Amino acid sequence: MAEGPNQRPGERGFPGTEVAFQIDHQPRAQARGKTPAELGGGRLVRQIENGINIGAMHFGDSRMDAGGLKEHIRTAGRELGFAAVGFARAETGPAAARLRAWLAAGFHGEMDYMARHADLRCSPERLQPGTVTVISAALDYLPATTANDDPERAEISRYALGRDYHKVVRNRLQRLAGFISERIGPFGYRVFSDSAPVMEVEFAVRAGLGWRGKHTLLLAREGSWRFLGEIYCDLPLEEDTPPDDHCGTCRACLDACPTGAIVAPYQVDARRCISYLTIELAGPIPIDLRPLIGNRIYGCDDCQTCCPWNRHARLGDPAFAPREGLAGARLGELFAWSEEEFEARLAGSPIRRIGHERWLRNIAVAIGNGPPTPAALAALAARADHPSALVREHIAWAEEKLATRSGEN
Ligand code: B12
Ligand code: SF4
Ligand code: SF4
Repeated sequence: MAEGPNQRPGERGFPGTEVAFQIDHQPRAQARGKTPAELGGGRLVRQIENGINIGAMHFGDSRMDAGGLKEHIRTAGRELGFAAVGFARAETGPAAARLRAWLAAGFHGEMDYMARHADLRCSPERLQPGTVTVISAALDYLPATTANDDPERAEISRYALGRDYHKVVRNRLQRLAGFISERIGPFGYRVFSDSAPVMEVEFAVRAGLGWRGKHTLLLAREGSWRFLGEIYCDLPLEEDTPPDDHCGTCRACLDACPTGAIVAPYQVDARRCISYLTIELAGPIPIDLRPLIGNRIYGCDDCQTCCPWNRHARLGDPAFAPREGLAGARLGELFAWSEEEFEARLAGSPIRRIGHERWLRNIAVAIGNGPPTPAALAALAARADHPSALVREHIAWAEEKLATRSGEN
């Protein structure tokens, strides 16, 4: 899954508008009947240099006050539904060289934005001047669905069954930022969730939200079915401590990957990953990989369903409840959707982003990987004259596969 449009609704730009050394006595909070002590005590001092907000700290026992603020942010995060909130210094360290090695190996395939924005991804300060802290947050998404082994039914990645997480996570982070400014006054920040060149997993690890699983995703004792989002901000909050790695000798995700995309622990060759092939890739799916995709028409969950830490994962936020008719839908039914139906039924879903053409391309491959039933052949034949050459080529491939398989029976 990869970055969506970089929208910035309502965020404050970093260049501060305040005057030098603004002292905030937390008047709004007091107006609600809370004393400064209840709020962690102290006064916030905002340092302004040449009109730029270069940081903020508390008077008196600044460490205690900063800790108090952190706990307030965590509590507010939990109230907003986040499973975890943590704090990291806005530095990428050795991850920058690893990103460049990944790009040099060509593992990003056609995701040009990964190469184009590498410098910004490695430098929060360049992406958003003034950033000193990354507030990282995780939102659970596991929907209540069961595994689908029926080759005539579509397998859609769990993260995509409900509403588009980009908006959900960013809106909640915006509210969290609003909460912070209610407490301390205006501050410089910008929120993200898979919406800009940000090293999301790296910051989540540094912020203590979990460790990096060998599948490269963030993993915690509560599992990995979580979206990540961040607030880049100019508040110099103390960083949290990353937990130990608990993958141990396990390599279940490497063994479970249908296409061998996890080429080594902590290294995914995106060009082989079904998530890339069904979502990111615009052109034809490489022929040697098509049979390995099975009935997965959007994304893939195999490196997570096999993970022992996900056995007891809790259900996700209600915002991600599966929309009607998607989980376990029949391939033939989804393949028959017109472009208008596709747009209407998937409004507000992340799936809509791939467009009707890729949708049909993916389903054609899945039908070709299924049983050669009359219904499957009829579904393909009904679209054989589709205006897109891409779709027609995948239909022809599927028809050939079904014909071969029916000859074998
Ligand atoms: C590009 C991208 C993809 C690409 C490439 C995936 C990849 N692993 O790089 C594709 C399209 C394949 C993809 C697929 C998926 N993605 Co995606 N993706 C991203 C994106 C936009 C950037 C990731 C990135 O920077 N990759 C570049 C490489 C260099 O990074 P990396 O693999 O993480 O490599 C690091 C480590 O492996 C490390 N490393 C190398 N050697 C070693 C050795 C040791 C010992 C250690 C500790 C580390 C280490 O070095 C690298 C730099 O730190 C992020 C959002 C974001 N802005 O961060 C979402 C994101 C990572 N994706 C996400 C999800 C959910 C998925 C899917 C599960 C979706 C699905 N169900 O189909 C799959 C999972 C596939 C997988 N196993 O990774 C979530 C993950 C949430 C989580 N719990 O971690 C993210 C964070 C989006 C979000 N906001 O929630 N994705
Ligand atoms: S998402 Fe699927 S294809 Fe991609 S690395 Fe994980 S198991 Fe492999
Ligand atoms: S399957 Fe095993 S190796 Fe892979 S992330 Fe989970 S615990 Fe780590």
